Amino acid sequence: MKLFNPLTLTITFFLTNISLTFCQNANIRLNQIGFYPNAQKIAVWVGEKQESFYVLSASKKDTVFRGKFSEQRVNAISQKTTQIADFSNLNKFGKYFLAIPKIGVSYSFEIKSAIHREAAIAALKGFYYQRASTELPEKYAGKWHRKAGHPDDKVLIHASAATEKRPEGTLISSPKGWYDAGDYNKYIVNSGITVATLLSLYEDYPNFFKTFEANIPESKNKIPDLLDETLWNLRWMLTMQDPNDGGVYHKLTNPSFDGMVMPDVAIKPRYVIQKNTIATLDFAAVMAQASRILRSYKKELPSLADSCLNASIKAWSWAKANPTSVYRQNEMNKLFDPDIVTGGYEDRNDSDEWIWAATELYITTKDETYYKAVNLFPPTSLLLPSWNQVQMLAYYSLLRSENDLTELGKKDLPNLKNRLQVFGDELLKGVENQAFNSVMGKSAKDYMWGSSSHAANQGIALLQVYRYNSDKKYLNGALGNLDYILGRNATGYCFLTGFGSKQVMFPHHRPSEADGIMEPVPGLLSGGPNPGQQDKCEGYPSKIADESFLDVTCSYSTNEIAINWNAPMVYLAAAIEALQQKF
Ligand code: 9MR
Ligand code: 9MR
Repeated sequence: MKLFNPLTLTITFFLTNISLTFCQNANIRLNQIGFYPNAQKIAVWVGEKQESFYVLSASKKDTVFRGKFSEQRVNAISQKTTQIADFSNLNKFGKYFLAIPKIGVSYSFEIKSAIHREAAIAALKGFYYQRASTELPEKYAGKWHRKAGHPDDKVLIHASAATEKRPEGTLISSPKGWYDAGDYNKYIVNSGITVATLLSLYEDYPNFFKTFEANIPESKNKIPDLLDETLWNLRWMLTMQDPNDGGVYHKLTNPSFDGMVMPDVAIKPRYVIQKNTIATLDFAAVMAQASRILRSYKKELPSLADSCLNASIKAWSWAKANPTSVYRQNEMNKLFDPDIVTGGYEDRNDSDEWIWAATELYITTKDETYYKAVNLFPPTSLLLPSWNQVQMLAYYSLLRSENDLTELGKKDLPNLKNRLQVFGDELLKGVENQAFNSVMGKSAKDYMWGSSSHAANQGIALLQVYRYNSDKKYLNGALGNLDYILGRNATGYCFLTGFGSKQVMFPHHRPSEADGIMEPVPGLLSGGPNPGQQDKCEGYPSKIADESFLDVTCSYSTNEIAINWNAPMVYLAAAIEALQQKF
């Protein structure tokens, strides 16, 4: 115990390390925001073997903790060696640095409760900054205020979407919605998973969101900001359904990507493009889910829940009648003009969308016909959610609706819980030997386009398991992935704009590039490492999967932002905040 006398420790430290440099060393990797008092606290040293580490007070005058590094670990992806500094037992609120003798100090970090609240709010606010068809006044947008862009009140029916009642060139009104990403187009498939992730967050933690405010124009109304923000996109989605038959257009887009300009000067004609089965099923799923949530807001939104359910049922019927309508951009371009070359979101497999739409309709209506309409539990392995893989969203919904299901649905839950737990265990397997001690990065395959969202989605899967079995190891695994996103990773970047010490400054995001403001729009999750380097930009530091990241505007394959990446970021950060007492 004597060793831990703070006075003795301070003196020893300064005597033995008088030459100790307080230079910042970027190879000490940690969550650059900080830690909860009672949660796991880990930093990773990337480099030659070291013995001990210290945690210093903000003044750097006091040593508040000292510890020994773990054995060296080899990063299977890069072969680089790392060591883990575990200072979980330090639980005093404060600002600190981690120091390694003769090496230097980390970025500063903080220990306090609600440590991720600001980041969670900012990530939700990130959606506000993506709003189409509205001005962002300074009152809400701060220095990133901007003019309205894309009114989308006169959108053309593209030849690929023409029907007798809506021939080519018909004008429809399809305002609002969020810009998909660094580009200004709006895509139903990607909107589907995004809205569903945010709605699921609300369904999982409704009480937490009563007091979670993001300073958006609707903050003063009686609806939680999470739902208000989501409604901005949901209302746009409703306009993407052809009222004459229930089919849903694939996207609302320019023929080609805009230049790197502000939204108000991007005024090329916009089109809605070909209806198809997958977009229509995604729409059906989201509208069914929205409907059951919005029912509680009958007073504020008198008919919206009903409109959503009607839209969902109509979409389902269209899909049943048109089960083979696929979106293939190149083939479509051979048949129709003008050619459309913006994001394709072409999905090769529709079985997961059928499962998702059927499940959400069943949960909301309790009509078992939906439950029996498709095989909800094919024997294939579970997969994390992504824009083209939505089966897991159905399962998360079933689990959270456990008490509201008919017997038919209830009987499948034990098996489903079991399968999801096995999936969670697989994610956690071997984490304690990993170079960064995180679930993210066990395999080079984790580093796909938008890898940051993959980390967040792994975290969500673990939290879903935690929700029904309360085993803290799943909660810790999720927190570890949040630490990954916020700095404990092979690049050293904190991937949420506006946060951390090593910040992403140049995301592939048109407003951030064109607004003349130094700092990018805050609260946006950068895609993250992706060895594909499809953008072919100059200057990548490495081809190694977990290091292949480039903070320049050019790099859309590693440094774009996107709504389907921000949503799991909001989910992970906010859910962990909601659960912080449990650590
Ligand atoms: O800005 C576009 C981004 O949103 C997309 O993800 C990306 C891939 O489809 O394409 C970007 O647009 C680039 C286009 O593909 C090629 N010319 C340069 C465009 C802007 O960098
Ligand atoms: O997220 C999408 C990724 O999975 C694809 O590999 C990539 C190329 O097709 O497109 C990504 O989505 C982009 C979309 O097509 C256009 N808006 C920007 C999206 C994020 O880069």
